[in-house]
This record gives sequence, structure tokens and C-alpha cells, in this order.
Amino acid sequence: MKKSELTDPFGDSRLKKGYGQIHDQNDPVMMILRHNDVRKSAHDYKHFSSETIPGRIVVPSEVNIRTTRQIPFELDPPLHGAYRTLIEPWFKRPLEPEYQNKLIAQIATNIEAILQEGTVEVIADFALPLQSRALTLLLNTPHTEAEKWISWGTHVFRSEGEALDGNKATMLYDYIDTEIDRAIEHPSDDMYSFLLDANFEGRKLNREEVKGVMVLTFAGGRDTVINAVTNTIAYLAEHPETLERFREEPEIIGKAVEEFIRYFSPLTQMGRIVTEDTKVCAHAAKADSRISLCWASANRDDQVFENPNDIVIDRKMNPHVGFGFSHHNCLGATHARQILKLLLKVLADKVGSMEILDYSENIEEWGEFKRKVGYNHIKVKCNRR
Ligand code: EMZ
Repeated sequence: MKKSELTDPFGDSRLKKGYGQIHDQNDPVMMILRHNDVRKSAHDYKHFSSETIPGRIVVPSEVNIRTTRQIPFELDPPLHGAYRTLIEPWFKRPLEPEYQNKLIAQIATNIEAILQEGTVEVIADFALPLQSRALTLLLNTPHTEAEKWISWGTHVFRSEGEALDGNKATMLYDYIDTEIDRAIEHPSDDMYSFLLDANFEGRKLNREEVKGVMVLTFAGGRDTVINAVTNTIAYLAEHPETLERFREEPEIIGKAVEEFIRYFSPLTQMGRIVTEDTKVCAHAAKADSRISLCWASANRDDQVFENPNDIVIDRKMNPHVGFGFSHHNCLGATHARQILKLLLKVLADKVGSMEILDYSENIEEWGEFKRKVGYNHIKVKCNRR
């Protein structure tokens, strides 16, 4: 087995029952595993709601460490859609050439640094700084802010070893509060000022709303982007022929990004709350219980994907749900896709080969399911082209 492989722990249960039952802090979760059921349930917000106590739809639940509602993530239509319409244009800025030029320059600088170093620990020396620096573009804040965010580590609510960390949450909230105060005092063209100035249904957003959007922006795309970048590096280290192919057929890079997202599924699952007694996969689901939409399982469903456990770098039909599905599909997806696309471009341009020297896998444990999402650390040697 290759070191970069991510196996599918859900196959048996997906085939036999279509769901899995897991425990999470005394609030169990029924995981939905089949592609078709995941998509149907994601669409059906009337039965499966996102609008509950803040933190409860996340698995593992964050109810004990935060109270601010993340917007629009923890709301259902129609309110969800109203906020989404307001902020979506901001999240589409990564489509602008100027944004992409800045992003590619950041990525090239980061790759130059690791080529000069020769051997790097990919998470600390590459993926985390890359994610943080790219986030300054999304927020349109000074480049120097990234250094602070880098010091927060790979997850804003978790510390080494998965535990939910209330202190870290407080640190993020304090930081965002200070930034909101700064933006009130000195408006600029950054995301805080954009939100503070926005017209939402004839009024301004209040502080809690601005905070809700900002917390989501910091939390939602952090470990996910870091895992996607790190897994991509690991894969390319073991498949130099793919780098060669990107050089010869750069037009497949877009497809390759979608295939990496499908295969890596950086976010394993996202929960919903059952609004009234119903059935899921012919199994009773009680009102106020939790279900989860298991993107990682749906993305390996052989009813939908041929050879689901292989990376087919130019896969033609790829209806993956790696960025979620329906109303709540990932707001940061445009930014994430650009990061990965430009990363592949720069790697193909500058890197000849890479070698994995040493690593430790990051395994999520959900009852019977043990899923590799990435690495705790991974040392790689990079050789210039
Ligand atoms: C939440 C979530 C959003 C949550 C799309 O996912 O990402 C998680 O990493 C955070 O912990 O609070 O933002």
C-alpha cells in the first residue's frame, strides 16, 4: 500500500445498511453513507435542519466550546439564502485575475522556500503557512496578519490530539472582536469593513452577525485546506508521472483538483438535526436526534463512481460532494479550488520529484470507522526540476 493512500472505511456499512451509528459526547449521530441518500438529505432542510444550538451540527459537536452562530452555515433557508446572497460576491473574488496573480506569487514563494530548504515538514513548513497567507487575500487584510494565524496551529477549535479546546475558541473570538473594533474605527477595504458596511434587507449587520460570518471564514477552511494541500503533496511524491502529465496537459488540472477533493474528502461529514420523527435508510430517526451527511463515504460510492478507490486524475464524470451539496455547498470552494489549481501549476513548473521520508497518519476514530484524513506530520524531500 502506498503511503499517500486513503482507504475507505465505510464500504461495508454503506453496502449492507446505508448508515452507521456513532457516539459523540452523549449525543449520538446516525451517519448517512450512500451518495444518493446524502444528496437527498442535504437538500431536505425541512426534515434535516442546520438551525439549532450553535455547534451541534458539527461532528464532533462544538456546543460546549462556542455560542456564536456561524453564518450562513448554521441557518436554514430562507434566512440562510438571504445572508448567502449578501456575502457570496465577496467569496467569488478568487475568480479575478488580480487575486489569482497574488495567490500564485504567494504559492511560488512558498515553494521556492521549500526547494531551498530541501527537506520540509509539509504541514508546519508549507500547508499551514500557505493556508494562512492565502486567507489574507480572502479577507483582504495585510499579509503580516498571517504570522499570527500560523501560530494558532492547524485547527482553530482543536489542539494536538483532537480534543475540543475552549481556550483556542476564546482566542479566535477575542481576535475577531478586536479586528471588528479596528474596522469600526478605521474602515478599509477588508472583509470586516465590507460586512460592517453591507446593506442586509434594509439595515446594517449587527456585531454578532459580522462575527458569525468571520468565525466561519476562519474555522471552515482551515484544517480542510491544510489536509487537501498535504495529501496532494504526498500523492504527487509517490506519483511523479502525474506532475509530468500536468506539464504536458495543463488543461487537466481542473479535473485533477476535483478528483483530489473527491478522493481526499477533507471534511468527513457534517451533521443535521432531525426536525420530526422520520426514516433514514429505512431506519427510524427521532425528532431532535442528529444525523450526519458523510461526504467521505458518498465520494467512494461505487454506484456512482467507477473505481472509486483509485485516483483517476482526469475523471470525466465527477459529481463528488467533497464541498457539500445543495443549499449549504461550501462558500469557500472558489478560494480552495484556486489554491489547489495554482499549487498544481507551480509544483509542475518547479518541482522535479519529491520523496516521503517520514510520517504519522492522522486517523479520525468514529466507533467502528477509522478514517485517515491526512497526517499529523510528514517529512518530504523536494528536488528542483
Ligand atoms: C465549522 C465547520 C464548517 C466548525 C464547513 O465546515 O468547520 C469546522 O472545522 C469548524 O470546527 O466550527 O466552521
